[in-house]
Amino acid sequence: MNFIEIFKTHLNKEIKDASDAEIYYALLKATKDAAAHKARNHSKNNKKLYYISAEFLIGKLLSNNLINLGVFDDVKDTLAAAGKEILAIEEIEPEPSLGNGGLGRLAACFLDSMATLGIEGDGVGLNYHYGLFQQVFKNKKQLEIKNPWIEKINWLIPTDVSFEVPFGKCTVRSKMFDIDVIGYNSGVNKLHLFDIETVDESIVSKNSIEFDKNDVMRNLTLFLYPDDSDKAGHLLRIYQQYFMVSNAAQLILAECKAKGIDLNKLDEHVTVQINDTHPSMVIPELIRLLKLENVKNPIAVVTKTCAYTNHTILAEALEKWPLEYLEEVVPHLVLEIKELAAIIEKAYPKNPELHIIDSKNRVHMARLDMHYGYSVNGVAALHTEILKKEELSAFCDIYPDKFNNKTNGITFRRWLLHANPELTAFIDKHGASDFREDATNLTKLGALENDPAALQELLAIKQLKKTHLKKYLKRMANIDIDDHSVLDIQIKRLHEYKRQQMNLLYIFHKYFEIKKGNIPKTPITTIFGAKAAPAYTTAKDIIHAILCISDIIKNDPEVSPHLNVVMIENYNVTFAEKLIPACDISEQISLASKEASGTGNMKFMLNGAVTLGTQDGANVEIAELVGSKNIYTFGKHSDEIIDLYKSNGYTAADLYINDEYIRKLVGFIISPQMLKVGDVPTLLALHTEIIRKDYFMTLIDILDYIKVKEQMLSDYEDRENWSKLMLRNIKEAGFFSSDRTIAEYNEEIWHI
Ligand code: 26Q
Repeated sequence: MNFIEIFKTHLNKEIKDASDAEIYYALLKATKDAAAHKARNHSKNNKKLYYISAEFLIGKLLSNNLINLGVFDDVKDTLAAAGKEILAIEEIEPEPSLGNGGLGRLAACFLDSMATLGIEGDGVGLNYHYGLFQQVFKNKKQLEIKNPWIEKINWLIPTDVSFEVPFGKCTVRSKMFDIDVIGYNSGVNKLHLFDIETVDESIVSKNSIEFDKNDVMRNLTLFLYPDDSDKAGHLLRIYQQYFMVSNAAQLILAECKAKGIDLNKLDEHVTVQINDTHPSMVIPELIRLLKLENVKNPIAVVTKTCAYTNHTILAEALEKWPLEYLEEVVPHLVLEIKELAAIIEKAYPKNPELHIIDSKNRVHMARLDMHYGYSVNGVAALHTEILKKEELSAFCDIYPDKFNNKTNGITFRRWLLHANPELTAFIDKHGASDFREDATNLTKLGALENDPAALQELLAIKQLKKTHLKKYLKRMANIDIDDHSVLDIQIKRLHEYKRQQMNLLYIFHKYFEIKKGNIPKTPITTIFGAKAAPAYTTAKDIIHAILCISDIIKNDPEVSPHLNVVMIENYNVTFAEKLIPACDISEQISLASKEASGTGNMKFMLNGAVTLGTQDGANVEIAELVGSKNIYTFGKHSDEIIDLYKSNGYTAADLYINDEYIRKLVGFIISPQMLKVGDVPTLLALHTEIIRKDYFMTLIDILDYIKVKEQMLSDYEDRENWSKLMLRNIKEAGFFSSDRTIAEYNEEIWHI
């Protein structure tokens, strides 16, 4: 039976008589059937990769699976013939809530690329029932509520795999669920998500994320990143992390044993990629388990098995667990950690910066990875250089060969074929359809630079995607946008280093200009999408200020025809897929040195948006590829910023006092207009924060940002020239295919 026949069997009625939901569930079942009949990827050298991650931000699965199975067009046409639209079917699917931001989305892109390249590699994580919170806005503030995403009929496949996970106070039994990862015209891998049977959704109070943090048997797999502002929250995070890695380690050893592998040679058959430090306890756990298996040199074996990816230089994001917390949750693991720490202290008695356990008895998880893993990688060229020269230089000195760079990438299946079929058709029509095999073939589009008709087509596609977005936002969020405006978009986790607050100050500037009569030639729509961590007050204050100015502008008939500020509620992968193809200006404005890579920047350029960015993360590589005429960069460079941190040389108040315009911009946060629509203490707090602290130096770049953004908006008016910028960005985006990234991981780290 072919796919359509299987689908019809599941549907069991005429397509025209079925509801969209019935069609969705029948397609889901048919897809699961098809995946079950496809071969698993199998490596020739009997080696397998395990990608352990706290987050897998996989997005909706139906359409991507249909694309990768090669049946999407068939399904779409079959439905259309019966008067049904695939887009409407897609909207039935809830988006899995298993991630937060870039790190989780990267893991999802990597799974897609591994499956596509035929690399035998599975993901391992947790099956959070409520995942990351759902964001709602009330009185212009973020509220968090639970996000139930697992429906009765869903993508999870229950398995018989189950392990005992020992904690200090109890032992719990796990249950493994799988999600098929279907490669594009290729075999299948698995995403393994562990859960416990005693988890109890009913302990979460209605419309909130409140629950008893001490009731671990019931709460263990409820939430991703539960609030850790108190000790119970910290302990719960350790419970989750250990539960994840103990299951991973037991799964790995069970699979090896089933294959008859000699565990003394584990490293020849397994690589464990540790995604940031959340899974770092897998190292002592594997060592502990190998000891139980009488492996001769377990520490040496594990050190050749594990590889670590760093995603941040922010000190506060590098995990350090108090030893006493670990002792309470996982005392048996502390024995292993102490042994590993003692070896380092003996070897480097005079270098406390290398020690795993510091003088305050905190366990530095990244240090564990660097000593007891064989590879340490950053996620963009600049980021890796900064790690080597600054943050991790002591480790680079002793392990220079461990350090390497793997510039991030994105899967073109989701971010081009699925999100932008119109642009895909354009690429095919103009002779670069072989980008599917090698994404750098997109450079063939360079020939279109002098083809005015093709450039017009490109502009028409952008216009079409804006109109699609307009309809989508109206339908899903009751938001109105002008589809003939310039679309300026900043979508990413809310964090001060990403500087949404600088964009806010720009909006104040534009508001003043319009009030003065300087009307933009084309109206501007600025769109934000961002969740703030529930305990991150300043981030929430920034959201409040954005919602306030949005309201002020909407209700000002002098300004609203020319400027519209939108903040999307509960921004997620699905919104990103609609926003990115419609975007003109891609905001990548982090403080130089702070954004490890960014991956949104890559998705935007691939879809013909032009970057407005600092020389940070992968923006640097984008700029090198497209050339300085095809990107708008501004702001201080990373070396200057790093020096300023070292010398304590930045004082926001000086800039505030000495520059009249900066004073006016920042002052507007507590203007009568803002205070009238907003919450006074919140706005006062944000105002004070920016003047007194501004830890991520908003004010150092604001004037340059305004200047360059004005230039960009003025250049937008020359449509033909702008279409060339679009083309030059699209044609250079091939480097950022995650197929390239994964091929590099495999050639240089995994060897599968
Ligand atoms: C750490 C300690 C305590 C609580 C939470 C955390 C925590 C949680 C999430 C630390 C980090 C994260 C997520 C980080 C993340 O998403 N990093 C992004 O990774 C992307 C993929 O490499 C990069 O492109 C981004 O630049 C980086 O910010």
